[in-house]
Amino acid sequence: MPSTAPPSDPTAASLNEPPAAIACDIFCAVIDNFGDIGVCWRLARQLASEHGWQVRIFVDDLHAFQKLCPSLALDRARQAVGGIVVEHWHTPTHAGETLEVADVVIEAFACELPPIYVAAMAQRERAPVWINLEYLSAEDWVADFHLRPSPHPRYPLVKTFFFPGLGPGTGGVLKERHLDAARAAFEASPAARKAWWLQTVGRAPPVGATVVSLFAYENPAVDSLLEQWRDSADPVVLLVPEGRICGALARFFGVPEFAAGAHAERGSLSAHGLAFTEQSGYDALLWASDLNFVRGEDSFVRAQWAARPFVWHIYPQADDAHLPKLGAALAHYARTLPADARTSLARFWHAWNGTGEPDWATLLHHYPALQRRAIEWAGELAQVGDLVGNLASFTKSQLK
Ligand code: TRH
Repeated sequence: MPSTAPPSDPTAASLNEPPAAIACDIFCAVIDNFGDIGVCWRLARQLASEHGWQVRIFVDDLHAFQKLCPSLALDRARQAVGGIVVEHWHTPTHAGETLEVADVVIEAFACELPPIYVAAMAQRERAPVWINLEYLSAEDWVADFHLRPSPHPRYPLVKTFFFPGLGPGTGGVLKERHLDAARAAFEASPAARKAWWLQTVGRAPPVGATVVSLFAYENPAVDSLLEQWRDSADPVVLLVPEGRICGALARFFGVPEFAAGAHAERGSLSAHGLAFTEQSGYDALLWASDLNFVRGEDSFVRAQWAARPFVWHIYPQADDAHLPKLGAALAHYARTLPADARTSLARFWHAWNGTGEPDWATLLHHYPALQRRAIEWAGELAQVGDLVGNLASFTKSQLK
């Protein structure tokens, strides 16, 4: 990947040549599931498509990546997908087929760059902008640590901590420029929604049904919830992408598995198993549903941009370290809800994360207030600025 050496005559260059694109390398180690690569792939695509950066992404698990990006070849060390170079990161010491250092280097989630690459960064005529992209947290301390520099102990390099967050002073969260317009177009088009239902489920939902999407880890609270949906006064249509929660559905319906294409009914509940879509297809599921169960990091963010009520299954950490993060997210998201709706939502989120019993009827009773707040919150969150825009402004200020 070319480095952007300063032109010998800057005046002539600015008059006659387009500015060289910023070269960016992203390093992503997949810990588990799809969130690490989900965030990095979305980031890569947005940097390339909206900011014109030349992006290369190093990923150590092409199988996880291929679930989100089916056109990816599993057997290629290096390939281009939609203008982005993908390197299979074989081992922690591997740094690509040829060692090239970009202008901007993003180390996702403290994955640790190959030592040989860091040494080459230090050799570069102009040191690259080195970003450690952290996990999202809504906690208050995040704004204090966002953009803190950390000098390297041996090399003349500085790593900057970039913290996504939900409040002012943080890096914000990922949001593509076209996203609101794409959602509005889907919502405004009965034909688009009908086509989505036919293609995804094979039929439209019954009139008056509450449509729920369910993307979650294994969760003991789901058994009680399935019973409540079965016994509810009004129909509930449940859309379940293939994955970790499906075993519970199979047990509930008494079938060997609940995979993509499965359909089952009990009382008021009808459930459909969905194929895992490519990443850009996931949003339509959120837009087609009245309420979304999401998890981890990236789907949690997408549910907020969908501007629909949602329930978050946070990624569980040792010693319940995730619980303050859950509380902090609720504090932002539920801030202006009437007290009874706020209590109902908080109880439900906590029940979905291990404390108490989920109460569907009470949650549904507050649905109009939750829907109003979901729209208001999407507007508030947008004020923080989108993560890629914030990251691009910071790096440009460093590259000047
Ligand atoms: O998969 P997740 O649980 O991911 C993670 C990882 O566990 C990670 O280690 C952890 O640190 C992080 O969460 C917090 O949840 P997440 O983040 O929502 O990622 C799922 C991705 O999968 C997201 O980009 C959306 C995408 N997706 C599709 O592309 N198609 C689908 O059909 C579905 C259901 C999801």
